[in-house]
Amino acid sequence: MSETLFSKIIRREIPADIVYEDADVVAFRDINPQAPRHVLFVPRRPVATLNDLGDADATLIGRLVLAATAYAKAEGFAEAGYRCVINCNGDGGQTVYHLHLHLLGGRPMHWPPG
Ligand code: DGP
Repeated sequence: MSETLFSKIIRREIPADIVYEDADVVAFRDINPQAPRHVLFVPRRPVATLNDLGDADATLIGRLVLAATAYAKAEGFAEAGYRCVINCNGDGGQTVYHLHLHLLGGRPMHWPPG
């Protein structure tokens, strides 16, 4: 896959408000927040979309989800609730082709999401 700006953020070549990182995952605030709390959880390894994950990536996608839930708990909005979203390809609304999980919180969410 061609590199996206998220790889540059991970390598700290362009600025971002990084709020969490570990060996597999980096998390930073979304530049265009859709909720009071809006953080993107990104695997260091550049996987383009959900469609590109296979059985060997089960741990990686699990780590992405667990990093997000741990962050919501640590930041104190897990009990109130939050939403995790992974957009996939055009109809899913994906614009950056480096897999990322949106963690949205700090306000009530609506359904259907639109
Ligand atoms: P998606 O539509 O699911 O591909 O979401 C991409 C998100 O990435 C979107 O909510 C805006 C965010 N984003 C795009 N460019 C940047 C950037 O340069 N920095 C940060 N922090 N977020 C960005």
